[in-house]
Amino acid sequence: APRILVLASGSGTNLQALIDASRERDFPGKIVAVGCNRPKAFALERAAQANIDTFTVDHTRYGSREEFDGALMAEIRRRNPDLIVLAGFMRILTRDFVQALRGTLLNVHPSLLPKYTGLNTHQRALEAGDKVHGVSIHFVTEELDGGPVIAQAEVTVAPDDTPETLAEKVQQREHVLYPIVVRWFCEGRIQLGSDYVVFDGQPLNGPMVL
Ligand code: 3YE
Repeated sequence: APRILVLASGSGTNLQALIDASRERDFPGKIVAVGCNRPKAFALERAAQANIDTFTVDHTRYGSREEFDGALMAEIRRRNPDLIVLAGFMRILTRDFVQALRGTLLNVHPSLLPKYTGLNTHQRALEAGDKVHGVSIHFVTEELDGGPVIAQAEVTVAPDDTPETLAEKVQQREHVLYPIVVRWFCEGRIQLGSDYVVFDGQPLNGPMVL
């Protein structure tokens, strides 16, 4: 089965959704390791609870982004993953790192990309008066949150939504969408073309909307 390595920085709710999905009998991949840049991330406890190998590369111990990414790359390489899933991993990765792992790095971003790359996406969607918001799963390229989008799920914005209530609704969709996309990748159905997604051998015009 394809070897999955998950990177996280925080509580790891998307990691938990992936662990739960990977327990299904027909799941086509195996989560072989979980890595964190924060030694106290609860994601590490979720992994330990599931008997998954863990490692920490603490970014505060490195003098530059290149050194941190080099150490992270060394930990990744020794585990030989087929897929690296960023699940609330909050570090911007260097060009060299991203290029070396091209086509094997996925990220979940809490907006309907290309809208609202970066942080505070829920507040920004509310301030813009958006009636529809959501989540995107994309291939990671050098440009932050700018890689080809594989799939999105939409959330209706209610008049009384706050950034917190919206975050809650979006996260519920993340926990359903991310395992589906990881499953597709492990089944060999998703590839990264030159600047587009290939699904079942065909270039995608735009993201799949679930
Ligand atoms: N790196 C590249 N391309 C991508 N990392 C992520 C996606 C993605 C990527 O598409 N090249 C917050 C935004 C990062 C931020 O500025 N982070 C700081 C550290 C903040 C902290 O440690 O809490 C930083 O300097 O990296 C994953 C999502 C990254 C979001």
